Amino acid sequence: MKDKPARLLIIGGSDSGGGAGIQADIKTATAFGVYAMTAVTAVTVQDTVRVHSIHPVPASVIRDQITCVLEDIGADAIKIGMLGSREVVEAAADVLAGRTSIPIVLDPVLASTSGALFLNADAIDLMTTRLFPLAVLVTPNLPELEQLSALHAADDAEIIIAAGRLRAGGTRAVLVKGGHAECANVRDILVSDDGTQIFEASRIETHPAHGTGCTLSTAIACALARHMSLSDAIRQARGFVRSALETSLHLGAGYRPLNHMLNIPDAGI
Ligand code: PXL
Repeated sequence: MKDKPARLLIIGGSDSGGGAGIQADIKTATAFGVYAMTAVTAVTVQDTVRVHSIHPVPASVIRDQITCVLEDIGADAIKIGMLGSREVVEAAADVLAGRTSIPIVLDPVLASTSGALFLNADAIDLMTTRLFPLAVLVTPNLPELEQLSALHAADDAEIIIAAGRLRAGGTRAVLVKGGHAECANVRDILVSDDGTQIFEASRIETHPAHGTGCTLSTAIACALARHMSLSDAIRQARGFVRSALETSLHLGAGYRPLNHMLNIPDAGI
């Protein structure tokens, strides 16, 4: 291990159940040998079944967490997940606007897998106008793409048009995650300055899981922190999510947590 590892700042919400949110992000960064720092935006009371309650952290505290870790430790990439409110979007945009040399991966989390709403309508608009232009990559799933673009996205052509609408707002690249489509193959579509690239793999038939979106965007951010190209970063991250999903953990009565420990030889009981 190098004494100065790649550094990732994660801005997002805590999932007490450990399967999604900041907990999934830290586990992912650790699996990739990347040093994780956090600016916690909200504390959720959550298990594998559902989100029981959401407790926002004051916007000034989020601003201060970001500023102090960036000033003391610095970051090679930033991943943004759950923001929770308009004030938090504003605080994050204010501090990050002056630091555009750090690659930012933005997972536009609108709701949890179990359906709890994480961002209301006025905050969504602010996120697209203020944070999207700062991101090197935005990673919506299909329902998020449709909501953010206000367009139907039922096939590849429509997905590419809707992703183009998000790019017109200033974001450099959009990776649309196809997991919500009912197809035998999962197709993720990257739309960037280099054109369109499709990443395809057979669907894994598993018990329903959660934390896949958090894990994917964090794994991409870790690879960018190590200066990997965007398409190589996506390829590597998809491989990790796939293996972690194939070995998802039999914990709790609801959505299974991914196995972020898959590369640790003696993990388990
Ligand atoms: O997967 C999106 C997500 C992000 N952040 C938190 C979450 C979830 C999903 O449950 O709980 C805190």
